[in-house]
Amino acid sequence: MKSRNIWTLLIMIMACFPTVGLAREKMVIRFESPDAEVTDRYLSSEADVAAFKPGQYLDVVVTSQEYEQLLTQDRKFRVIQTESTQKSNLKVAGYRNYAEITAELQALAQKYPLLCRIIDIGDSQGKIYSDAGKYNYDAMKHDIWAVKVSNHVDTTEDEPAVYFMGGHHAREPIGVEVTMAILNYFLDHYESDETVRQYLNNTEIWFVPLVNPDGHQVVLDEIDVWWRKNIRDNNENDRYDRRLISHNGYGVDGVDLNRNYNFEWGVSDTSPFPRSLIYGGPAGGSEPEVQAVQSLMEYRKFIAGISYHSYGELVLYPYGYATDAYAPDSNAMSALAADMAKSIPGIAGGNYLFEPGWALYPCSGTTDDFSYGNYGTFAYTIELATQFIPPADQVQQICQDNLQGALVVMDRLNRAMLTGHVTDDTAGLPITAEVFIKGIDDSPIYRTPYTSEPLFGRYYRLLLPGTYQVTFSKTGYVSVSYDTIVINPDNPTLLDIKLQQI
Ligand code: 0X9
Ligand code: ZN
Repeated sequence: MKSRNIWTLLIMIMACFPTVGLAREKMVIRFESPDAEVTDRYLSSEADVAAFKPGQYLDVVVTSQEYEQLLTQDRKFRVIQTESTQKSNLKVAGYRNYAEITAELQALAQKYPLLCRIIDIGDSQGKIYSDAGKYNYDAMKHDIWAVKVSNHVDTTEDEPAVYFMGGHHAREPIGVEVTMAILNYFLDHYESDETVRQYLNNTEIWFVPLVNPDGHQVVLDEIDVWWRKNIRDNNENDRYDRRLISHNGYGVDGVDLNRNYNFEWGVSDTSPFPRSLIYGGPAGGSEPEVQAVQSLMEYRKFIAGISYHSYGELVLYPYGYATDAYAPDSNAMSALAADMAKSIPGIAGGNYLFEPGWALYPCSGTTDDFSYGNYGTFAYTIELATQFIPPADQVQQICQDNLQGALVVMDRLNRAMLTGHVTDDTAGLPITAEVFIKGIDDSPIYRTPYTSEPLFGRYYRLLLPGTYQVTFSKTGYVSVSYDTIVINPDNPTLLDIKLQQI
């Protein structure tokens, strides 16, 4: 009787907890032109959806066991990526590791001292653990690097700022490569290319090539080439678990950094269960990597930005957290997404597609929703490529093609927008005033009201060409309204405002 109790208990424990053992081989299977039954089934489940290109394909990461099971069902799919293709692509294409990225950034800062600064914007989770004496994390001591690129790089000038980021998701290293390629392009062409020179002279361009260095290491070192999250120690055993495998075939640690941003955190396509691939973390903004990016955004309220992921050849714009969550600036964001998508050829012909994030599938706690929802930043996610880790013969092409998309964003800053300064009419000091545009800011879908920034009182509103009614207001001041502000397609409309104290 006693021994039976022990067996029952053991079985119960085994059912509830992850097992110790080697991770099962995984692979990506593709459903071509998936019908609603297939997309509904995978998108609404806990399945590890690798990519979804509407009307074209739905790719899912499955374990070898799940694969065997699927073979017994009457469904058409084929295997398109395997553990060994992931590994050989990583090696042959020479994806940069953390040490190489760090060395390259330092070399760039040395080569272009007037244009480029490296800024440590925070520690990775691994570094925090290691510093706290958890020696198993000593090999994961990573700083998160931001690179500021601009002329007069050490001064904050009265200029708009944009960002390019990569590497939120560990298994998507092509985003890191694209971000590094754009950074190199801008620096290398400052002298020779008048357009690039103008961009650097008139804009602050910020790069965060690798937001999730610990996760990236897990992939680059081939500890788990399918890893997605950071390495938060969910089970608090003071180590990143390589062999403690959960029911879904993944290790038990980690938070999905693209579910951890503190805007509408936890509301859709995210999980409260730590072992889930889309675990949102214990709280919005709990992860140091996300805190680093959130602080950068708070510090430098960006006009636009791109976060690179893989894959699907898509340009996505906010919001993403709920079906039909049309952002107040939806029309102008969509138009820019269209221009970008048009400029980026897909690897097998055709162009990138564009749509709001929610239309692909709703998910919350993402970079873009935080960036747009708090600061009104035109914040895009570009799903690069047609696989997580494209092979050597595609990497350069993907970087080159996506540089075009980045240049479309830069070019957009010279076009249809309303910009100017809001200052106090007596002291002339900058004011953080609300800039309210009728037909946009009266949307029922919430965004933090757009305000001018504190240092110069500068505001930037990217708009579609047309005529607008605009109100500038600040508590303690008399509001000012204009009924017919004309926005032209090919140049910004300048409007400096002096507010009078009540
Ligand atoms: O799910 C994500 O975090 C992104 N896709 S990925 O395959 N790179 O993981 C997409 C986020 C885009 N936003 C929405 N779909 N709402
Ligand atoms: Zn991703």
